[in-house]
Amino acid sequence: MEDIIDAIKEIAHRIDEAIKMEDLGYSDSSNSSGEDQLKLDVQSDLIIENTFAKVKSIKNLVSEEKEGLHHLNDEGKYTICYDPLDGSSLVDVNLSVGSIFGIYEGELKGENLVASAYVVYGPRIEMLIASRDNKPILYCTRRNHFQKIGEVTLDQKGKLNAPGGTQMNWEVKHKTLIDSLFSEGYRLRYSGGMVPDLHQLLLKGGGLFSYPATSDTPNGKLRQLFEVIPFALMYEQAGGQAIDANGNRLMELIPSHPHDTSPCFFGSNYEIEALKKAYNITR
Ligand code: P6P
Repeated sequence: MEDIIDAIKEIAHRIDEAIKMEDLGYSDSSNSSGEDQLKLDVQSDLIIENTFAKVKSIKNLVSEEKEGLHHLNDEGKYTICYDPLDGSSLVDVNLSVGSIFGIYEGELKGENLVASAYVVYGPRIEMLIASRDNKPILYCTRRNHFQKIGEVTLDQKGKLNAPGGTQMNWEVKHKTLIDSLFSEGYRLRYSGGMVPDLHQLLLKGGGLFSYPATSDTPNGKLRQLFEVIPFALMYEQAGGQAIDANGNRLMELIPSHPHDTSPCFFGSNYEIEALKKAYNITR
């Protein structure tokens, strides 16, 4: 696993440089979800593919930007599902974006996720690594080198509310929940970038990040393999919860297609319990 983490550190520096140096325009292609691709999306995907190609423990790659599975090594053990530059449309307004990595062993489903990581490209490059037997570990760059900062733990109750999706398309029960948190004094923290938004909650003690089913995205918007399951491990290992609209753990998701999405809720225990009450989830 250390070889994969070292590769992610190299990827982080190379994508950060591309963000700062390269053209921000659109390419003439679209990704597997039909979204227009920025030249940076394509370039970040290539950086990741070329860097991981040198790591013998990686068997396959699955990219959010492409269809299908990219085979690397017959003797490899892991399949890495990744979103090369999540929220890339925020780069042209100079907001933080990120890369997300889910490291799976065997069939691509929640219970086979062995570790996950994300990189935040902001004023500094920061990285969080989660595995099943440890609290997530935060790394920050100082003078361009990653330094281990320490374990990340969510408080039982947070202060921040990160509500995703178009509000006019929310179900009434979801709007009631979000409004109730604001009436308790929660502060709105939502940039539209999943990585910096969830990173902020993890580092600021918690709260609720929600991307519900909406009338325009009835199965949610965020992808199970590349985004939802990797963050679910981080939030559970940090002492919080990560569930879907029926109260099922996101770590138990079994995608039927690599680009399947899911409604998703990540947060501290108090806020997730409030969500279960608002959604009439009794488990
Ligand atoms: P909305 C970015 O496009 C993204 O995939 C995630 O990074 C982010 O959490 C979400 O979409 C934002 O979606 O509909 O709230 O703008």
